[in-house]
Amino acid sequence: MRKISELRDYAAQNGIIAGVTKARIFSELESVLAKPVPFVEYSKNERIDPCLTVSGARSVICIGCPYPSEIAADKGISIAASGTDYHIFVSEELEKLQTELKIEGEAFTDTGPLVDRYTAYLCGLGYYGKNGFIINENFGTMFFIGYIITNEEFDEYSSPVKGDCGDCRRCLDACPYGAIKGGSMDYKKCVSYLTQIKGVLSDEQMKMIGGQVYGCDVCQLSCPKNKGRVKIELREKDYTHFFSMTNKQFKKRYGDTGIAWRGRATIVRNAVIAHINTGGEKKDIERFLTDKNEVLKRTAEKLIQ
Ligand code: B12
Ligand code: SF4
Ligand code: SF4
Repeated sequence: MRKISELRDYAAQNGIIAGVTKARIFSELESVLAKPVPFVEYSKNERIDPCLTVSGARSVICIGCPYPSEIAADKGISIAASGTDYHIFVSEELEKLQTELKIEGEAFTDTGPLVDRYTAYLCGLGYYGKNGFIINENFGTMFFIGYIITNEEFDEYSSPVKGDCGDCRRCLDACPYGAIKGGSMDYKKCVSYLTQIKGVLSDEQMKMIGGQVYGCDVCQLSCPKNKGRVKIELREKDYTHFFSMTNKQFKKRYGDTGIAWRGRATIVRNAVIAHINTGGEKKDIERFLTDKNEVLKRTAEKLIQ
């Protein structure tokens, strides 16, 4: 039997937040998971039952790792995807916790089977905001989530935090295409989603990504709970530096950031669109009319015609 106090002390000493919930079938998620969730390939059963990942699982430990207080971001790249990729640093935090507290189990961040935000909610990391994020009293929405499914049992389990947004609706008003419904999300209207899908975008989708190259921070930056949490420094001030980048150069410069997993072609496609959407000259993207990559070629053709 493990002590929850050990986990709490560890979190406080390491600048993270942590909690633990009993492993069980989270059947209350069945209805929200009936709708498609982009980029997630696990079955609905795997998403609600931790025992399908770790046989005999007794607990799920969840951690929240705050964004750094200063972030250097390139134009069009979301702060959540700038700097060291959170998949790297959250995995390191999970490994460190497992080693120091000697906890066996399977650790995940973002790409695991469970619903990260709901796990965080059950583990008391915060309450659901209207923007869909979990809001923590110390970190606002600006933290990444990771968890460990384990056979360990705890002497006590966390309780969800009570809280809500009250009358505030800043994120709903700020979201450019009304993707946030205050309790659910229309992901096809989310700029972050549009910057992550592959292939040639429709004319409407191209217009919708505006000046974004990867992700979107509007619903986080408009939230009063995040006021003053991060200092943002704009590093690269235009999009053209992407245009001549080879795969090798892309990996060297962005390989350990949150945009790398999408690959150079999708990022360059978005940079080309963002350049034109924000008044850039068509002659700057003419080089892509003869690009070997069909998506880049077709995107340039659509924008130049
Ligand atoms: C698919 C996905 C996306 C999709 C769809 C997002 C979505 N809301 O479902 C897209 C591409 C749009 C996306 C965008 C972003 N994402 Co994303 N994404 C995921 C992923 C992989 C799965 C999400 C999922 O399962 N959705 C299904 C529904 C059921 O779960 P949900 O997210 O909790 O959403 C439901 C709740 O909001 C619920 N709800 C609302 N109120 C309440 C109240 C209660 C009590 C309950 C039970 C439920 C509830 O209604 C929604 C269902 O319609 C998770 C990681 C993971 N494996 O879980 C990361 C994750 C949610 N993303 C994350 C991030 C950082 C982002 C971006 C900021 C990335 C960026 N830089 O642009 C944006 C933010 C957009 C936004 N407003 O959510 C973080 C969020 C961290 C946090 N503190 O909350 C996660 C948790 C990754 C991580 N491990 O840190 N993402
Ligand atoms: S990430 Fe941007 S587009 Fe997506 S819900 Fe938030 S504000 Fe809206
Ligand atoms: S902007 Fe307001 S409504 Fe939206 S999540 Fe933050 S507090 Fe809640």
